[in-house]
Amino acid sequence: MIYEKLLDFPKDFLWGASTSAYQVEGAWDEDGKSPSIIDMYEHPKEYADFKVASDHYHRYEEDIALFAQMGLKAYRFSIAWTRILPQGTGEVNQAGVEHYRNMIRACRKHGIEPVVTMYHFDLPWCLEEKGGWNNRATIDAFVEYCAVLFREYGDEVTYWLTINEQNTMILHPGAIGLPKGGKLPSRKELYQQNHHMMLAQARAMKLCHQMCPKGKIGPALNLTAMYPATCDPADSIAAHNWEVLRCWNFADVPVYGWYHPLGWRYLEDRGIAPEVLEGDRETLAGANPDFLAMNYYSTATIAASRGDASDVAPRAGDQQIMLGEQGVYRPAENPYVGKTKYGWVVDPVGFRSTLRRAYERYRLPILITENGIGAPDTLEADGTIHDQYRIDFLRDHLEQIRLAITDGVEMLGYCPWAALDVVSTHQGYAKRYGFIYVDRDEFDLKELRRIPKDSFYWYQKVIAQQGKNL
Ligand code: BGP
Repeated sequence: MIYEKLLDFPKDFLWGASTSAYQVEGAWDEDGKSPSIIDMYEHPKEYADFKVASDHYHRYEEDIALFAQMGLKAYRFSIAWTRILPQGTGEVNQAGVEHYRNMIRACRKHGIEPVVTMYHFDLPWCLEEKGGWNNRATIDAFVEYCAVLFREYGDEVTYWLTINEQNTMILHPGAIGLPKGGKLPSRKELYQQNHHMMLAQARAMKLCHQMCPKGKIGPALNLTAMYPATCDPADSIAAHNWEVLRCWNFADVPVYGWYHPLGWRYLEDRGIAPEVLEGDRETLAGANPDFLAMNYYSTATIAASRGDASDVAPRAGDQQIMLGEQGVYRPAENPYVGKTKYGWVVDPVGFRSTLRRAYERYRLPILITENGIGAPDTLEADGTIHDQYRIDFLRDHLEQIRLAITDGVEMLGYCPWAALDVVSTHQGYAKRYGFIYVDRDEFDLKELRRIPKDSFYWYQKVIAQQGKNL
């Protein structure tokens, strides 16, 4: 659609940026925090671990002041369950509660809206030892944890995110590290875990509406539009298959209270549908999220399945690299899009498609909670970081948000990944995302100095001009 006039970004648009607790905080065993699965899982030895990360736990005041200098209107961060309830349930750790209260207040002091993710991959290890998300007791534990957050911060936080990228945890369980011994759960177990997370999420949303009358809550999924590799109708079916199984089967449940019809049929056909107990449907119904949070990095291009093992690519995948699934889809190349150094498709126009599709399906306002480009930034001898590739990436994606707004999509804000450099899930500090450079190497912590990159000054201007001159 070519418009006569583009709409502006809304006046109260949340110009923000994101992080997650385990990737940025460090202080992994301080002030009463217990280990999470992230602390206990195996990660590649050649990259930084999560023990110190960017030391945000100790430096959040300095960091939030820098965010304010950049002009941020929102900061999306996650709370570590293991700081609030070190035993997963039961006794509340006041030091953890105070820490996040201080962070929320530091945001407010600078006029920054805190956007709180309650769970970003870091299940308490003590709960994992009791079966983790296989165990229905973890549902109650999550709801208990959420109740503590709503009680403690309900007056000071408006935007809540339930679970970050549940679809990544189920479809790419190895993405967040490998359990000792390297054995991942079976698909049957994963979809049972998924069902339990869905129940936990629905209960958390209902509880939020009861306990925080001003609160707004939504799921945060990794969404990706799929293109058919050709106009062969069989490719189109395959692209739809995978778009449903990767995206909508996860987003339909919080919004509509049940799985996508095709998604559910697939689970039944493969013998991996979860056990549904009496009362589960009632629990899932009527959770009424207030918005949809979306992490968007790339699109995928999909060809028809050949129905044999050759559907699956013989290489390593991650949350953005589609590997294929026998009888469902085959990954295909797209000559019209770019790729990052790490093989992630760069597709700003696909962002607009994904936004349109998500809004069309759910008619909920959309908050972008991640989007960005990982790169090995270089700190120059004069202390500057010239990350023009990041500016290009973000500008191109913001242009598409503006088009999507003009298309009629209701947008709440944009919180790209990441506010400052964090430990990448797969590549430590070799792959950076931040507007602010954190001066450390994989193993040499140096002084962890904060240095604004070129993108920091660019984003500052974008925000000051309300995105008018991208
Ligand atoms: C998302 C996760 C983030 C972050 C990001 C970048 O899937 O929600 O936590 O890690 O991906 O991923 P990576 O660090 O692997 O490049």
